[in-house]
Amino acid sequence: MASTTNFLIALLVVVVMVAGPAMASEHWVGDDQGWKLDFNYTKWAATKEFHVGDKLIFKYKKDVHNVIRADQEAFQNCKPSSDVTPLTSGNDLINLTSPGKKWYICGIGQHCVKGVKLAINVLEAESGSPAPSPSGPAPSSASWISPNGKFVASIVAAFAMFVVIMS
Ligand SMILES: *[C@@H]1O[C@H](CO)[C@@H](O)[C@H](O)[C@H]1NC(C)=O
Ligand SMILES: *[C@@H]1O[C@H](CO)[C@@H](O)[C@H](O)[C@H]1NC(C)=O
Ligand SMILES: [Cu+2]
Repeated sequence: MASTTNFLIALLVVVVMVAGPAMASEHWVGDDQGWKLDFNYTKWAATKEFHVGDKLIFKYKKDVHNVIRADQEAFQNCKPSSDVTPLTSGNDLINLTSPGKKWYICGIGQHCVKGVKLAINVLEAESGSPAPSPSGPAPSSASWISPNGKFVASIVAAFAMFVVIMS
């Protein structure tokens, strides 16, 4: 029966979309609050899961804050090593390319001491999503499915429903 065939095709399309490569996430540090004073980034990070292939985005008013990659000691002491160049654009993107603990602090004034510091634990890439190699090109699947993968999946699902209903 034609309608059954159409339904199966539609179902297959939806399943492929949903079960396809896991999407890399973009994490806006501090969500809509951004990178600022009077925010608990420990608490924020505890609600998130970070994977290799994800991106961190630090949003802040340029020249008011900055972002410095730190090690554990610099994070705890708020004393970044002098050979690290701070990120200063106000819209800084960091690719999480390897698993493990990562630390970031603000290098302006006493901001780090006051809590403008972030420690995260980066997990392996989600299964099905190949870890992007730092030197190679981004995996082609990730570039079209992310960051609007969910949107694309919804469109396909809606189209599939339409096909089923019309058949
Ligand atoms: C931030 O939140 C964590 C976990 O909820 C808590 O342990 C810590 O004391 C908080 N830090 C500050 C400065 O409030
Ligand atoms: C992060 O990765 C993207 C590809 O996913 C690349 O275009 C971009 O230049 C990288 N940015 C940094 C700061 O490494
Ligand atoms: Cu700051």
